[in-house]
Amino acid sequence: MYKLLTHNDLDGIGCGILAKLAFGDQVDVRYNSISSLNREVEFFLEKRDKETFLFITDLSVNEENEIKLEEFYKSGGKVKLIDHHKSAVSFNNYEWGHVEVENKQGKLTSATSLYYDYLISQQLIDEKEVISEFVELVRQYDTWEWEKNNNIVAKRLNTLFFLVSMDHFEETMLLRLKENDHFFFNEFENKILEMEEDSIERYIRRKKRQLVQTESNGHFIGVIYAELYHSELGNELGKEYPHLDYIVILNIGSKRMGFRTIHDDVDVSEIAATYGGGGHAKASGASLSEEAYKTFVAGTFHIEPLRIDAKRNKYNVKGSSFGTLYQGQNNQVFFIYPLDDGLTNWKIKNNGHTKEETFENFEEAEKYIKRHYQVWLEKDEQFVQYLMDEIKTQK
Ligand SMILES: [Mn+2]
Repeated sequence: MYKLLTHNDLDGIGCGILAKLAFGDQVDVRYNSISSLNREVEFFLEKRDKETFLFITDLSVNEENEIKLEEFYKSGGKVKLIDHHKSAVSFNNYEWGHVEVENKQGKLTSATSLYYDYLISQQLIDEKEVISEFVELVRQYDTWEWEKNNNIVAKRLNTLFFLVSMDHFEETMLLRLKENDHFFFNEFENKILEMEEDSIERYIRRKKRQLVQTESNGHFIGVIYAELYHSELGNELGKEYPHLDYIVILNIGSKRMGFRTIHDDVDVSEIAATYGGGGHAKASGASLSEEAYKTFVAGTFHIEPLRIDAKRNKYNVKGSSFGTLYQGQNNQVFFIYPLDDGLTNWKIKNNGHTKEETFENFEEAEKYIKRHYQVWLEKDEQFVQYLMDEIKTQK
């Protein structure tokens, strides 16, 4: 017999589907949150069942279970933990641990891709094109490579996963992988996916107007409340507000928080670790502790949300040699303009007063006022009015 304890996200269920393809009714699969995993592991270890091979994928156990699993293994128990989270690499110190963030070709891994490679290497599953395609979709979604590659099918696989129940998803995918040579969505799935994508887009558009900015430990942070679509939301908010180091997504109902960043120089697995959580460099999570509650919930309650930049401007555009106009809270006006034609020295004028600092490029100047004054790009109308007023005062 086999038992698989895995994560309850797409990458976790990908492992469940592979286990069922490999072992059929010889495997018992359980989908877990990070916290329920440790209870399941304890429960398994209490039975001292040395006949059943225990797999743990896409999650890692707490210290207590880590020690118990090592004892179990040393006394002849069968266990393998397979993960790709950076925060879990120390499990490689155990013979039963296999943690790989990147494979030998330098490609980011996912639990599903690692588990597939493992099952193939142990001759427990036959490599088949449709399965390899499915595994690659899961990997690209989980690592966000889908976005770079514009792999909409990978993104859609995750959207479908959230639309239907876990049992239904597992059953449908199992059948599809068993009976076909290539992966596809059927007509009905394509239709509901389109509707769902429209709905997510509208949701994110609303959320962009609810983000508040705060500062903590030298980082500039965006704070948002959301129960769903954390990946999409983290990514879209990050792109809308690139001056923020990372986004905190609070789920008050589950007392959890997610951290997302679009920046290569910010590692949110380190941020999560300071709150007792973990994850990847670009996406991580932790429980909402008392301390985090004070910083992100109580501390931001009275802050006005950020305003989005005016879209579709023709004249007031970023980096223009004529200058770019912003508005901040309390009717403050900011004007970024270059000192020279070479566009290598940029100045900021705030309510008619030029600031001391000089910036090497437009982006640095913009980041400065976005961070410190929470400004937004003005509409063309105000820009034209501003320039006209400037000319008047110069006369
Ligand atoms: Mn994963």
